[in-house]
Amino acid sequence: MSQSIEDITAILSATPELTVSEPEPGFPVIDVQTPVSSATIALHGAQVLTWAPTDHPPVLYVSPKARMTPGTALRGGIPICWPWFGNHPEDPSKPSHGFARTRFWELVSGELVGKVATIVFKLLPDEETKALFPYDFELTATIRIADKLRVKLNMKNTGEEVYKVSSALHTYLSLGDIERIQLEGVKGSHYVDQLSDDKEPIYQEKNLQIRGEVDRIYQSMSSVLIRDLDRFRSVFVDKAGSRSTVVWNPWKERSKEINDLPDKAYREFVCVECANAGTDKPTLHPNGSHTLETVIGLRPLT
Ligand code: TA6
Repeated sequence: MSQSIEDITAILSATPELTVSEPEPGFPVIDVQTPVSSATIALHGAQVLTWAPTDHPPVLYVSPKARMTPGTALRGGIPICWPWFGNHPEDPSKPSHGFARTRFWELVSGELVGKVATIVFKLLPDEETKALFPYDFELTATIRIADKLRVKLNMKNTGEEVYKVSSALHTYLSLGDIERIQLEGVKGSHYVDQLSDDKEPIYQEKNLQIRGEVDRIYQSMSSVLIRDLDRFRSVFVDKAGSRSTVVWNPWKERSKEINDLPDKAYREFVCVECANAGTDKPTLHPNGSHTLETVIGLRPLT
């Protein structure tokens, strides 16, 4: 259950550029207008849904068939995958990518200072999360919207037991045409192919062009640059607190199998996810914390 529209409105009341709407009943979304960009953020999952600098096409992709249904992952924007990435390591019956993206987060604050809007959300454990993940935690998502988009996830162990987590800021980037992009930043790194039973790391010799299904965990701390020839722009994905970058495109057959994705949608997005995935699994000690961050923006196509 989310905070009420009245409570959300009260928190945002000092900043007329931040308003709340309900595109679906019971699914509040914060609308953000800064002098240089606009965004929408759902309280469900503290999920950035849209972001674009003024007068630019969207930078993030949201499926036209995305569901705004509490408890269901929304296909697009930047889902927060935590406390595990992908299938649960021991129990496949647990939700894919953890539970952070399918719960309502508490809106803590929202403000606009100059050209930068900052919205903060918090997620605390309850009996449902304890049934899935028997530990105490405090998650804080800080989202800064300006001529760049910055999403910072701080994960704190507020309990007495040590535990490991895997996570991802599962960013869906909007493209003009998947076959007219080049993905730079992974060349020279190794990746584990999630589509293969062989988990031996593979060397990435060149910049990545996508001509089929790709689902790879790159062992890399580098930024990624997507050169989008169709939209005549580049999109950069910088990161911190991450030793793994996930690149995913479902391509034709997998797109047909995903019911909240149009069949041809694979041509319009690629996921570039700043992650702690694969062997990159931070350990959280009591009172310890880890921060995973992504910064996304546009550059001219050079
Ligand atoms: O990040 C890549 C991935 O793990 C893929 O294997 C695919 O499952 C994708 O995430 C989407 O997962 P979702 O649970 O959102 O359908």
